Amino acid sequence: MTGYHQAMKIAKDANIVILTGAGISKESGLSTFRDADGIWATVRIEDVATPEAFARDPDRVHDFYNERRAGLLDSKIQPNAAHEALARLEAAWGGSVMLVTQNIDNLHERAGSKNLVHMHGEMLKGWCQACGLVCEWVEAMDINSVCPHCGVTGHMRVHVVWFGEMPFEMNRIYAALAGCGLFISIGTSGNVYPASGFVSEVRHNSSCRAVELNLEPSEGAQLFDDARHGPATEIVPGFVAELLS
Ligand code: BJW
Repeated sequence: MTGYHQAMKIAKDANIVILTGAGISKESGLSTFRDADGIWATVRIEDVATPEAFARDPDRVHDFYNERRAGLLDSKIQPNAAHEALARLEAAWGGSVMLVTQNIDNLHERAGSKNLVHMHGEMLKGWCQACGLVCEWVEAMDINSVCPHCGVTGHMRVHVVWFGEMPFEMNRIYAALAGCGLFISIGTSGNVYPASGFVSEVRHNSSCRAVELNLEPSEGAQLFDDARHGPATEIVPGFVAELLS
């Protein structure tokens, strides 16, 4: 573990916004995207994570998410010490804590986080393109899946945000970024917009500190005031303990 040693001067009632990415769930057994053993090393984005891919070959896209959904539902996949530390921070901190995750897994809520935004959607939800219903969905999905609300067949998709689509709750996220005194980015490579731009947003507020907690420096590492580099299950509980001390 390397990096940051200087104590942070953060008011105990400062509002905190935390951004998480795939790195926080890696030690729970879920793959990241851009690491050497990541998801994009085995499948092409253009084949599984764009609306065009879904229109061209829905079976392929359904299969990709069916496999990942089944993997997430395996009892071996559990929240880790980093997810749990963030839930502890939210419960104990004097100001507001908003957790914005790019992850489509459910490990933050299972760890106890409450003020949570899934900006790239949720793998355990389905979305009917005919009537707009968003509902829990734990079974495999295919082109014959029927919407439980409108009854239309063949218009169900997984409730995730693909490239070229607008992430969810952006107004709420930007409002929180504008009012925060501490921004923490955890386990994300900083390759995907708009999440990669959040650190630049908080730079508009001179009193906001920005900290990166990641295995290695991300794409935007120079924009942060401080960084700690190492596995999330070590550096996140350590940083949370410091904030709460
Ligand atoms: C650890 C660790 C451990 C590992 N401990 N750390 C040019 C052309 C076309 C489009 C664009 C373009 N330029 C920009 C765009 C926009 C595009 C984009 O950003 N493309 C770039 C790739 C160039 N973005 C979009 O299209 C987005 N929408 C959009 O921009 O709408 C317009 C708009 C929005 C807002 C305002 C105005 C306009 C939508 C993006 C959708 C992303 N979807 C995906 C897949 C869907 C969900 C799924 O299947 O899971 O979301 S892509 C994938 O990347 C996934 C992730 O959420 C996302 C981010 O990845 P993440 O989490 O950073 O993972 P990795 O693998 O990259 O990094 C992991 C990190 O963890 C690494 O740094 C490791 O070191 C670290 N690590 N082990 C700690 N143990």
